[in-house]
Amino acid sequence: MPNSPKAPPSGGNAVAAKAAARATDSGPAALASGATDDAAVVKALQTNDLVAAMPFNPGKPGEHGFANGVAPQAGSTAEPASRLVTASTLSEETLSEKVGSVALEGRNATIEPLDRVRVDSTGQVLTTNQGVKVADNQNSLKYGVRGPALLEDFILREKLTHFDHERIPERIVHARGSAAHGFFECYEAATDLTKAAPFNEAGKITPVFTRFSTVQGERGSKDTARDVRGFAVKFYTDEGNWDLVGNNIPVFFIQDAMKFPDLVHAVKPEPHHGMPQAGSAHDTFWDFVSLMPESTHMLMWVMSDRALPRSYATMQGFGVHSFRMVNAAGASVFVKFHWTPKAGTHSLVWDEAVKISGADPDYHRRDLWERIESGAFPEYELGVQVFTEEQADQFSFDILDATKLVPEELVPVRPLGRMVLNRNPDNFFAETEQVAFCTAHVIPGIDFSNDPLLAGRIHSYVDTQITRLGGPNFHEIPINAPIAPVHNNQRDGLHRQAIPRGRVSYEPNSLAGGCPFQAGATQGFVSVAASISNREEQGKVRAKPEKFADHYTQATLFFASQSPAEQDHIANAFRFELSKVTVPAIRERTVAMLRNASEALAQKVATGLGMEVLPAPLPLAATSVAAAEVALSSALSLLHRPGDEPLKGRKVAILVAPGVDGDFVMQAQEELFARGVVPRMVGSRIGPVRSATGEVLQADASLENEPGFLFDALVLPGGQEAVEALARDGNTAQCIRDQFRHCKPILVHGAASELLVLAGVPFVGDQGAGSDDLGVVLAEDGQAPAAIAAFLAAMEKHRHFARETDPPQA
Ligand code: HDE
Repeated sequence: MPNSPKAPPSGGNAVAAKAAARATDSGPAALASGATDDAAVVKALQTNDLVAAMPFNPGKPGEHGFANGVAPQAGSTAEPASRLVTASTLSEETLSEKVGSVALEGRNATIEPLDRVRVDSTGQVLTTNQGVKVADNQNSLKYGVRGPALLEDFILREKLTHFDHERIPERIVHARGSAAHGFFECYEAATDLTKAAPFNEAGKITPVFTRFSTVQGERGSKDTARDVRGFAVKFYTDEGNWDLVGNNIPVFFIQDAMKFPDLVHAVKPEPHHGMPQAGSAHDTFWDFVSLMPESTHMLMWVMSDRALPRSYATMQGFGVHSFRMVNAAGASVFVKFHWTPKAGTHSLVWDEAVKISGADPDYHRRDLWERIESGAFPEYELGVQVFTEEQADQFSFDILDATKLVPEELVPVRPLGRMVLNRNPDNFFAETEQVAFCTAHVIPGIDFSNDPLLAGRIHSYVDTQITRLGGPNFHEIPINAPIAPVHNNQRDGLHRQAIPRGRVSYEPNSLAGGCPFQAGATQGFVSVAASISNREEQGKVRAKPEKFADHYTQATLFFASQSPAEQDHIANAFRFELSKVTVPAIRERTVAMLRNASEALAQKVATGLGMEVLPAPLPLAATSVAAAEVALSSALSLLHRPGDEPLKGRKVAILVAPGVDGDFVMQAQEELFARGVVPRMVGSRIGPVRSATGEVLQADASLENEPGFLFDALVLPGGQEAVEALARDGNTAQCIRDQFRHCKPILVHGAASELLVLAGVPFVGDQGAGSDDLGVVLAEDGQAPAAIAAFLAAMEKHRHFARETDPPQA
């Protein structure tokens, strides 16, 4: 469109035309066409022409009926003769450093890359928020050196006022989180399934921002709490933002959004004394869930090691609900989303998680940050389980029930692409804290199922963010802005950034040539015209489908599918949590509930709680339960996914002291590093350590500031003098005991085997010393390369539960 107005023919009374065109109220019956050199006149004439070009709303008849529901028409538009017609002001060409240039045609600058808001203060002087340079940032303005401070000190007052308002409300759930930028790469076009932008071309790259979180704790709570982890991914697609707001567990506690506030109130710190923080081991949680037997399946997952991930890089993610994918022909299928970590699924053990939460409450945040800084980028494969409505009708469970999963043995996962997290945020608050995920953010090709839990979420996220982020314009905060164009007639509200050009903020319009106009079915989002089977119970009701009443079949499946060590951990977790409950009747009710899922588990938990007589099982809600398709699902065990790159980003402590065998240390360090492991030399104190052969090694951590349980594995190098020095430090034996108790690999070289004896670790000499499947590898002198290789192989197995003593073996 031309930038300068096309002049209409001149004539008429020039002065009258100019005068009329300058008025902002009332107008002539007909426009005079004089003074074609006058911009106001030209604008008035061209505006009238544009409006006249749309004499009626041609879309009206088509707005009605079912056909429009599935294939809405595009809006009608007319082209203005020049850009002047749609301008807000005739003065728009008055340029300055501040206003910049005339808005580029069709552009919305709020979606520009984050560069537009990044600030680099290198070499800059300090200023106020108004850009005034600050001469003195040390002293407030006073009347005399010892006199009173003055109210006129606008610099002090601005600084304090801003500081006073630095905090915003934290998220009501998922307050504690860490995030990273990255990309999603599509393997092959999946256009048979969906027209969604990220999946429409092999190799296509879509930027993402991913936030991981715990659910229960407050913003400053520990990372390693026993909890569900949030796994929320914002895809900045060229068709708009799509948020896949999932968890690291594929099912949920409840089936209907109506119960969510109850669940959260029950699990959060108890309201009278505000305890416990970031923990479900208290009365109100177990009171609630034992009255809500549909939570049994989810309880199995949160009592399992899934709720203690080793790293955000070693946990799966799930969309939880059934969603729909829709292709360009409008055909839709149901899908369940799965993120599978390339580093495998690995978790902590309970004692380790408890200790880590004291030594490093930022354990997962640090791990994510350090992996990215060191180039060991967390990577996940996105896949979908695809099934049709007809298949879903045949399943023994209801796919609208978020307490049920679709076993992978029933419907396999089809890989779609991979996500790599390769950039840390510049600023935690601006990005990680202000990012606003929302299940309602979907794009053409993705749609919802009728899961009643999902329905509540579609409402809840925007709603909560209006309070948390201070008004309805949080979509303009840079981290939330899409990269796809944003053009609509929404206006105003707190903290508005966009400066819309022109005077039109409604649709339909003719004054802006109909723009922005409705996209219609060919470009725009159209909801799947899902029909509801016409059964008599389909009236407007508050009710649940019958299959929702089967509360236990999949809890049984999950427990049965775990390895013996995982089953032990689940029993231990129930025992621990219920032992924290102060009301015995709540404990009994929970055990009564567990009896419906697994008698063996219920018995173990009861024994662990000193409960001599098992309570009668809870009555069942279901009168009959369809036979399950799958009795065992190996995919549900963490051991099922050791990962392609289990060593990348792992941390190993190499204990050093004066007189250590320097050659061995350096050899171990080199080989570990070459495999992507991060080896650290840990001493009794930080600083230089002279080896037996005189090299100076640097201990960059100490047993005090980085206790051994923060590491994935331990190397004890030889060197008699060093071993004796380490033996004198009480931390050494504790460190070895923890490594051993937590079933982590230990590489023991030469004289260092004495340290195992000191620590009371029973693996020297007899009982399988040197046996690598127990994860304790002995390196005799001259066998270093083979022993280091065996140690790396032991690390690939992650843990060696054969030697586990938690709980005491019977
Ligand atoms: Fe959320 N959830 N949720 N949720 N959720 C929030 O949104 C809610 C549910 C999940 O990193 C809140 O911005 C309701 C299931 C994640 O910022 C809030 C219901 C799943 C995150 C909210 C659920 C999730 C949230 C709090 C039941 C797994 C963190 C602050 C109907 C699929 C996103 C906010 C981030 C956050 C509501 C249940 C995942 C209050 C009403 C099921 C990962 O809107």
